[in-house]
Amino acid sequence: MERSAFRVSLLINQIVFAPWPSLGARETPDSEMKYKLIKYGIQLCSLAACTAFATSWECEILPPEQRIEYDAQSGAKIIFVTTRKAADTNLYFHDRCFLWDNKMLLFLSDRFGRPEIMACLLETGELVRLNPQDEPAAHPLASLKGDRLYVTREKRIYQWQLEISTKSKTVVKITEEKLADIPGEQKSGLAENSDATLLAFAYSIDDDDYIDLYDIKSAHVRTIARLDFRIDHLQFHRQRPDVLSFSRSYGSDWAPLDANEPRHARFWFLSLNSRLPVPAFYQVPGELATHECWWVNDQITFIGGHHRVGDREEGHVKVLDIRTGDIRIIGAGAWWEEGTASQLAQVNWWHASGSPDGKWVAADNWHGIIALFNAKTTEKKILTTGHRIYGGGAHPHVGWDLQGEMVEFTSNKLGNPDVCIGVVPKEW
Ligand SMILES: [Ca+2]
Repeated sequence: MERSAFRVSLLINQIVFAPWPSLGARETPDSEMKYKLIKYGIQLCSLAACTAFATSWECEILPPEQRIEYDAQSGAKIIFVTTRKAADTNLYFHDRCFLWDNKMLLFLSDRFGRPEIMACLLETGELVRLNPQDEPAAHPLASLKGDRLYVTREKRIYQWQLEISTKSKTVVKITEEKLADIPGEQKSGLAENSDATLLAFAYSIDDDDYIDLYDIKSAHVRTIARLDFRIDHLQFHRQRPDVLSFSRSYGSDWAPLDANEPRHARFWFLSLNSRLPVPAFYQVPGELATHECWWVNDQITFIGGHHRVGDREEGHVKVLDIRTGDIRIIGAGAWWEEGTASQLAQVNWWHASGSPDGKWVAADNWHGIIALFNAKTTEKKILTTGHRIYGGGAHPHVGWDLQGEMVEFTSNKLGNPDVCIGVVPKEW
């Protein structure tokens, strides 16, 4: 199958026009008892979730520890949200970490001797230890609606409803409600759709991977895909509530050079209407495709390239338009035969994500350079540098707030990982 506009535009037609198949029609071809038992278990779990008791607690508030710098070249305001000698890291670049009104920024920290979910209140700079004292939760995801987030703990999905007060004394209370069980080994993080009505989650049972949906209103869980290959990086389209994407895991983001090897398709789409997983495109031999992230106007940003020798790699920031199938470079990397791995990594890119207002695509690289590419002109603006040393340190995993005014990333500049906010200069 060739990569073509026809292939992908066929997908978008499926997304828009495909009828919702009846449950019977979907289940009939799958006669394996295991699958039915799994589904039965899910339905029981769903009913159990409806009657679960909510628990609540008041969070520990830590004083602000932030440090503000102005980047020497760009003049951009860089806020080190954390400065403690602990591994404080932002969420993965496509996982939403800001609450809907930018009141709070979620992050992870091992400062208490174990990985925990924490947050920074942007108004005061105070840090909040969100986790209760028992088993820490993981995979946090800020909801698009209201002061709430979703987490997982011991193969269960929970909602944390927040009550935040910063008037006289800062108080943060959490009410936890169990939403659903995860029937297998969890894969990827949680994903919330664009109208905040569904949560998607993925898991493995034996050799198969599954994608399930939790309906926020009805509390019902349904399985929408069963795949005979490993998946990761589950994400919802940012504007279409019924379109998911996920990545297929091959063990390498680079397609094999041997044209006789099975071809790779790193990212896949799944319409909730057709429930038919469709590859976005098949990589040509030796092609890199990784770190996809939904953006605006039916586009996905990703990192791609065609040159690699050992550790020497090319990585452009690319955009796939799923309406036309066109792929273009929006943030250019570079390749030259004499370049060392470190030299090449200086001018190539490794993660990227677009601003929600469609104006920018931010990118980071192995040297800790954070750049913004103008969506209209592709002009590169270096926001800040020096947040990682090639060969070591946490990756920046650059992401955005919900207004497109700030990027968030992890910096190693102070000697250990810290969560940073880079404010996009207004004059840009
Ligand atoms: Ca730190």
